[in-house]
Amino acid sequence: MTTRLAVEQYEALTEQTAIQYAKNMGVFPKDAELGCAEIGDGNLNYVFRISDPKTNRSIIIKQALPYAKVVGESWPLTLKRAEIEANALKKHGEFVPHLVPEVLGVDPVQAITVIEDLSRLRVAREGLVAGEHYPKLAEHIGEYLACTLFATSDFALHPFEKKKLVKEFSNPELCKITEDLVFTDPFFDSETNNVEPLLKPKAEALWSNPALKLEVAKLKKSFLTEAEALVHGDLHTGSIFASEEETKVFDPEFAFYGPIGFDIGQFLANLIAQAVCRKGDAKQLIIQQIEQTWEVFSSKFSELWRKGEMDPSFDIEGYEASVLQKIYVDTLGFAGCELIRRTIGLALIADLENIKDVDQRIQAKTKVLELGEALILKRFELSPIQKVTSLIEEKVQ
Ligand code: SR1
Ligand code: MG
Repeated sequence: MTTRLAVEQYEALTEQTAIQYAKNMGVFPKDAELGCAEIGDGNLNYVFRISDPKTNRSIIIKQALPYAKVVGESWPLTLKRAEIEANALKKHGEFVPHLVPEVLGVDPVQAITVIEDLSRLRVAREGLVAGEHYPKLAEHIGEYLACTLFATSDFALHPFEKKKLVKEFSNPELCKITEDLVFTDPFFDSETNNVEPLLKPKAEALWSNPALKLEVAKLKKSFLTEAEALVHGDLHTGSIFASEEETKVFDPEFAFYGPIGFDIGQFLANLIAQAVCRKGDAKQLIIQQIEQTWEVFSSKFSELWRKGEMDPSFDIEGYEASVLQKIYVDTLGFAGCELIRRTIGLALIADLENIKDVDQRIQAKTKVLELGEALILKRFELSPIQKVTSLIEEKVQ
C-alpha cells in the first residue's frame, strides 16, 4: 500500500529534514536514532538514504529539485516529474513487480517519492565500469521491456484506457530535454555539447553529414509523435540497480507514451558503449548480453501477443512480425542517437570518461561515434541482431 504524504509547501530537504520527514512517515520508531546520507549521483534530484542502525531498516527518499542539478538553478524544471516517476513505477510494477522498486510513499507537493532501499544492489553502470558481470541483466531487462511495453500498448489495452494513460503520462518538459539532448544538440555545434578538443574534427564531420541529420530528423519525429507504449524514457545503465541475481529498474521520471524502440535502444546503446571499453572475454560477455536482450524481448513480446486477446484488426497473419520489425529498426536508430549524445552531448558517461589515457579515450569515443552513425544510417539493413554485434566486433578488435 502506498502512503500519500501531504505537506503544505515545497522545500528542498537537507539530511536533517529528510530524517524528520522519514520519522513523520511512521516507518521508524519515534525515538530511533536515524542515519542519513545524500547518495544521489544523477543529474536532476536529491536521493537520501535513511537508516535505523538498530533495526537495520532503511528507505530511500528521492526529491525532485525545481531545476536540473547538473546545470544549476538557471535550468528550471517541473516538479511534476516526481509524480510521473512514482506513477510509472507503480504502473510498470503491475506487470513486473520483481523488476522495479516498491513505492512506499508519494508527496506531490514536496516532489518526493519514497521507495524501498536497494543498496544491497549496485548501480549497473558503476558495476560494469568496475568490470563486474551481471549474468541476469539481459534476461531481466528483456523481460522488463517486453512486459511493460506490451502491456501498456494498444495491443493489450482498451483504447479508452490507453488514451487515459497517454494523458496521465504527458511529460512535455522532460521530453523536451530528450528532444534537445538526444536528437538535436549532438548533431549541431550547440552550446550544451561537451566535445573534447581532440574529438572536434570527428564531431564536425557528424554535424556536416546531411544524410545522418536527415535520418535523425525522422527518429526525432517518431519520438515526438508515436505514442506506442508507456516507456521508461531514460533507460540507461545508470537507471538500473543490479547484482548477480537481481535487477531493478528505477528513475522513470522521463516516462511518457513514446515509441517502444526508445527504451530498448537506450539500453542497448549503453551496453554497446560498455562493450567498446572492454577487452577479450569481458567484452564478449557484453556482446552476448546485447544479443540476449533483443532475443528475450522479442520472444517474450511474441508470447504476450499470442496469449493476449488481440483486437481482430491486429490479429492478421504477418502483422506481429511487421510490428517487431518496426520496433527493431527504431531500436537501432535510437541506440545510434544515444551513442552519439553520450560521447559529445551534455550528459556524458563514466564508461568513456573514466578512460584515463587520452589516446585510448579518444579512440574509444571515435568508435562509439562511428557505431552510432552506422546504427542510424544502416538500421534497415542490420537484421538479425548478430549483424549489429558483428559490426561492434569489427570495430573493436
Ligand atoms: C539535464 S538532464 C541530462 C540527462 O540526465 C538524465 O538522466 C537524462 O538522460 C538526461 O538526458
Ligand atoms: Mg536519471
